[in-house]
Amino acid sequence: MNELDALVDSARQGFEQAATPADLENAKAVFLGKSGRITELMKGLASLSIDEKKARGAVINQAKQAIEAALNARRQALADAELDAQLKAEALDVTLAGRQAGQGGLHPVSLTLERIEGIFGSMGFDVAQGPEIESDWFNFTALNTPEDHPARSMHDTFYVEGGTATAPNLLRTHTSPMQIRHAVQHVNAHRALLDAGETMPEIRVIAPGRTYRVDSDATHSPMFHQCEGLWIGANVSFKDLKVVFTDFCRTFFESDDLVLRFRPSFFPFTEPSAEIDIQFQSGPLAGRWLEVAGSGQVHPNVVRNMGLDPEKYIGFAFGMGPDRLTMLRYGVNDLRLFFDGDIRFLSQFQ
Ligand code: 2NL
Repeated sequence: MNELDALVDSARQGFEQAATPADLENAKAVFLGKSGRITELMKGLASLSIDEKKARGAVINQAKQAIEAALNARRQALADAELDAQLKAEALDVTLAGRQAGQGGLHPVSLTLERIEGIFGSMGFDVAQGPEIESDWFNFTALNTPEDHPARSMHDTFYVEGGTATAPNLLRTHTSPMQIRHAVQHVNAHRALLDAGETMPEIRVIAPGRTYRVDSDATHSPMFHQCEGLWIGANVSFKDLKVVFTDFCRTFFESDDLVLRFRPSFFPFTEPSAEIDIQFQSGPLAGRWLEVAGSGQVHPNVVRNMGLDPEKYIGFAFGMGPDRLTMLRYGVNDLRLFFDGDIRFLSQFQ
């Protein structure tokens, strides 16, 4: 190997060994700097003849270009390596699992409402939902509630703006107004059948939702839930009420030997009326009679307010409290826990 090839080789090696750009610049100075090896060789040309200068100069130049090429290649390699290292250091693994968002879930009373809807749905009941701000007509008058009934007093009912001076709008005190709305719609939809003297399809509906009364203690909340049921047809009897409600309670509480008791009572919208009590045969509540619903045969005046002839149509209705059903099912003893929004309580039902 001649002297210049050896020089190029040693430059390549020197550059290769430079681990940083600064090292590389130092290595460059050794070969291409002001007093570097190539520069020294160039200075040596001065003492040669013209022809020798040409020949020797060309060879030195080739060596110089080879060294410069090696230098640039190494510069590029170091820059690439630095970029590579930086990319690795700042890399973001987008495939990494993120922090999990809280899972959320249904409120225990919502779980109960879904259960109620599922059970009655399987018995052919529709679900009717509607306004929480009601008129005096749908909440009281259509339901055969007299003008002087205590439920109409300011002590029991939240009155709101709107309506008339003698019959102001209110926050519904039960969901029965929604059943009247549903019944009227049903009757209107089958007006032609009725006008022709034929029998319309039965009304079978439940109305779940929020209701309001001026009341607040461990067992009463000013906002509470209600679910009412209504079944009207040409031939619907109290026996049907007993069958439907017994089946509902046994399914809801998952207890086939649950016993029901229909205790005579009074409501303006039903006649006769009955309070429904249940008794568990086992478990922590066994043996006690627990009131779960009000019920009765729909009053003729109410049937008439649905747009039906009470001589031809008859049926039953019931009303229950999903909040209380939830307390019984899960053994909760303070109603207010449901509405405080404490996640430690609520998350136990998921
Ligand atoms: C109770 C009492 C009851 C009804 C609700 C009703 C609805 C229509 C017509 C007739 Cl549209 N009645 N609902 C009937 C009897 C009792 O609820 O103590 N609920 C917790």
